[in-house]
Amino acid sequence: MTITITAFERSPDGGMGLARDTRVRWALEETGQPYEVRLVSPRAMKEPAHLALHPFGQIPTYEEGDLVLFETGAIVFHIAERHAGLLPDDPNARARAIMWMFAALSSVEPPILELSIARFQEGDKPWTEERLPLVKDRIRNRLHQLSARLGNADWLDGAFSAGDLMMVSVLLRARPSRILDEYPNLAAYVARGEARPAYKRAFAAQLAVNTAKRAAG
Ligand code: GTB
Repeated sequence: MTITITAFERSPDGGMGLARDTRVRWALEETGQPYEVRLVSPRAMKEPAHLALHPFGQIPTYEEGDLVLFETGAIVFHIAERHAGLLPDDPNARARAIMWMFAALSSVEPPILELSIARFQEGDKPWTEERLPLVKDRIRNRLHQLSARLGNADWLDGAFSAGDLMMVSVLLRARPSRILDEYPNLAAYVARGEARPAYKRAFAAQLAVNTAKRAAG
């Protein structure tokens, strides 16, 4: 069955891989699943046809036959459950890999997103100067804890899993602020994720879209 995902027609990051379709592409690449991409404009995202797929009018979505999914956590989990390569067979190791996916999305991503919001959506507010250090310290607090847990290991719990895929994807958004570099083992962990051939293919595919759009003007 054909898998179709949606992505930004033009990603605001110009194809740096920070938009959330990259993590879905990565999961599909890790598990060897071919997929198609439908590009969506900001206007189309808020129109009924797209809202029928995604109630919040966002990307990415995932379509496979009758199945329509939104939320990258659910999409990556679905891919990992259906296809070998992202979840261990041992039930306890599998439960821990799923735990790390949730940890990435509900404990690590929120403070990182808060910084984007503080900078790009609230940057002109008079209280921003005062707020930014607090927001950055909340990221540092979480990364400090994660760094301590990862230690010298390559991945969070044994072999690379969907938990690492999600955690690396989330941490990538902390790189532009340079906060990630304050934790060398986390920076190296992210680099290990980026070095995976499946990640490189996912990154190249989303970059190609954005490069083509830019060239078209
Ligand atoms: N919780 C949802 C999920 O994980 O799927 C969040 C989905 C989401 O935030 N989608 C964003 C979106 O559609 C794109 S990825 N935004 C449009 C809208 O809400 O109207 C978020 C994103 C946007 C821009 C950058 N960037 O420029 O670097 C990075 C990530």
